[in-house]
Amino acid sequence: MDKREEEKAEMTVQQNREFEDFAADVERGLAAQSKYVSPKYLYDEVGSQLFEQICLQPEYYLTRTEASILNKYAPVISKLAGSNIEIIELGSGSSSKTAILLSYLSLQKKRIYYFPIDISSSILMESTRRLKSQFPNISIIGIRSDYNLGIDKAVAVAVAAAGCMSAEQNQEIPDMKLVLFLGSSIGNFELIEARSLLGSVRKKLHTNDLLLVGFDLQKDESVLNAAYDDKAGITAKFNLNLLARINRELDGNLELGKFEHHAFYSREQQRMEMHLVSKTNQQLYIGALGKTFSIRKGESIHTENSYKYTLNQIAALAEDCSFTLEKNFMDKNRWFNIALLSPS
Ligand code: AVI
Repeated sequence: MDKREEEKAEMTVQQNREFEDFAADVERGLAAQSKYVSPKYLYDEVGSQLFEQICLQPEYYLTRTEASILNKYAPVISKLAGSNIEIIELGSGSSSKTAILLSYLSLQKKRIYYFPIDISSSILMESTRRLKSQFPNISIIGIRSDYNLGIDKAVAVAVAAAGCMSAEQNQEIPDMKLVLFLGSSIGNFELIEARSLLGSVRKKLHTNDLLLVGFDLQKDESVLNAAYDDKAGITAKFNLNLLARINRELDGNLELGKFEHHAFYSREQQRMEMHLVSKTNQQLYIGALGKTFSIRKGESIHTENSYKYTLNQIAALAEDCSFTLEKNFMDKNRWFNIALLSPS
């Protein structure tokens, strides 16, 4: 088998594994007493595009607030970076916020390697193409991976690729890693999962490396509720697309019109919750499973949690994962925080 055939075979194995995982997770979630489907399944190609649109909605303050923080503090952050730097971004999406940081870093004529890691190949291809033309001096390699499962693999690939590229181009090996986990994606993890993810990243870092994590902070509930139920209905579409994905990939017969998007802040759990509420008593048939699941009128499928943090919780999480919280970069309303962490 030549290299291309090997890559093709590997891709088929991966696609089969993804299909089997999706089918098994949907079966488990729909059979559960309180129905749920993991939020990671919101991001197929359609869902990833819809999420990019959510980021542009006026109610969804998270993206523009985080961008404003990066605009303000990018000069400070780039001063902390060495002259040969390897940037690894988990869940890079369109990389639009990272471009702010790359602009400052490239001004300082540093040798920069950038490895965006994302589940959506179309968004990854589009963003790497755009960034390569915007920053011709930066070496950019997109890595398609689900970082929930593959953080170790993804970081290992990025580290190895930087080594090969620097050898090929007769360049120095990067002297530090800067790992980015922006957009408050950490909020979509349960605390125990967030600890495990940051713990895995920590194991890959050396003393002079840095990690930047975007956290959405606790705030007035009306601001939160509006952000997850925008007037244009994009978040509703994003949520309902999960049902469409089950129909497309698992041969389901789910009727999107018989479900309603419902998002609310749970003060007790300190999180936004997203649900798909059934408007009628109905039977959900999934062809790939050969199974039917009953759902009652008013019963919901829980599709996402988005935890909102306090500064104390961020400090505790950092400490639990053997990081030192070097700095909190916040907007003036204190709605969003980018935490700078170093290995302790
Ligand atoms: C990706 N993640 C940080 C988003 C959030 O705010 O939790 C996903 C999202 N869900 C609904 N709107 C946006």
